[in-house]
Amino acid sequence: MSSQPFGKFNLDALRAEAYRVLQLNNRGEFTTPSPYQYPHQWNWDAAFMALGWAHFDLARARTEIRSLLRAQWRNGMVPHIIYHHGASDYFPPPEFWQTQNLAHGGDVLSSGLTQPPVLASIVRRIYERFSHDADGKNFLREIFPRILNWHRWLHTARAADGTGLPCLIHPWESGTDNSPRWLAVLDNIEPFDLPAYTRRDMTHVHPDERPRPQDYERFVFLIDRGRRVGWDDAHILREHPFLVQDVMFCAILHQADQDLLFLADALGEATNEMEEWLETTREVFNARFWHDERGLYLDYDVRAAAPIFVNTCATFAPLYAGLGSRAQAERLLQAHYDNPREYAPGDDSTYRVPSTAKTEPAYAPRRYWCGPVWMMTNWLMIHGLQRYGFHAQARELLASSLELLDGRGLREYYDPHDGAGLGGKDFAWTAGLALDLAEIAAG
Ligand code: 9WN
Repeated sequence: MSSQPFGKFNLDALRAEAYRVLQLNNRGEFTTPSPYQYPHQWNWDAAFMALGWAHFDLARARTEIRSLLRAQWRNGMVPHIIYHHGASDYFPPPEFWQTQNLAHGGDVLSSGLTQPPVLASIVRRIYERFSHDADGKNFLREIFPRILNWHRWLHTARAADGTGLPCLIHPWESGTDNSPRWLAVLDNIEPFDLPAYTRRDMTHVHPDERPRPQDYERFVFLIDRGRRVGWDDAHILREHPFLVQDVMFCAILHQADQDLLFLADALGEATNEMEEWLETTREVFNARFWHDERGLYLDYDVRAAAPIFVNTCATFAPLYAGLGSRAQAERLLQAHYDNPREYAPGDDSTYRVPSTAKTEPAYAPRRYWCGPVWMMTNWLMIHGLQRYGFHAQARELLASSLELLDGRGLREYYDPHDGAGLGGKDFAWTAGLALDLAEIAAG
């Protein structure tokens, strides 16, 4: 991508700010997403931070990945929160999950959930960009079996039907916790026997930007259901009240399977398992998620055996993984991405890309995942647009993202109307992504 349209941005200053934020959040063996709001290690955040660290310090990037994988469970799951330093003022604390002493659990305190598996894709990016040498290969050899086990667990232990598409058991597994696509499903769940708990997520962020009480109650209820059955996958697939297939999670996994296959090739490892996953996903993905009448990819409620009719930016994720046809990609762009009533700038918004379509009743430009712009979804979309040859749109989205990063600080998310920086401050995965976006802009 030519750097010329990005001349107005001070990319060097952005890089320096990203480095400052990574250092501020550096806890030695892991990086916190933000100094106050999130004081532990998070799964997909760690991957994006490792990408950021790789720009300055490859050894530190590897430490981030090693400490994430050290928390892997014996069944293959890589957990979503890892409490390397024990409890803090974050809720839920480690003991709330009741994951200690599980035969299939891990040796580091963790949550009982996972998160989108971007790791293989980030590892490939770091390998190709920064460490294509013998040392790089040794590191790959060390971590490859662990990532392979994680993908295997997702495609088997978490696959409820013959599709090999993993099911999510909690909105937090999607990484888009409070997205209206999950709230519609949660509405049908009536929590009972709720354990006592105190929310802590509104100490540093305004309650209007955080999940509503009734939704948070259901988040806690689902954790309680999981811990009551000892986080047993078979049990959960049979009975858990929340069981969904997430179009974005599955697209991220499909891209990660492609990247894992690349890494296997580089190491001279067998690739047949990955080839099977890739083929099966290609066969089932569109039948499961594409809704031709609406021209949208929609998530799937496995319990209700029905699509979830909520229009969010997850609909564009299949382009990142190359899962849509040319015709589907064009339709997604014309009818939705470039439609000012839904996602494009218009009278009521300026910045791309709102996390929820502006036409959705639950759209709220400042509430967590209900409308704000997030850098990781923009990052996925930039790669998706490039993959399909929509270079002008990719440049425009990159410029819109840099405008926020450059002007509003490295925040957790941004208001698509006025660009206000929201949520956590000095956000480390935003920093990691800013470094990658700055590199794309520099060409
Ligand atoms: C729960 C850390 C995480 C991100 C998620 C984001 C948010 C946690 C929370 O913060 O989730 O896991 O407390 O809301 O939704 O994507 O990984 O940055």
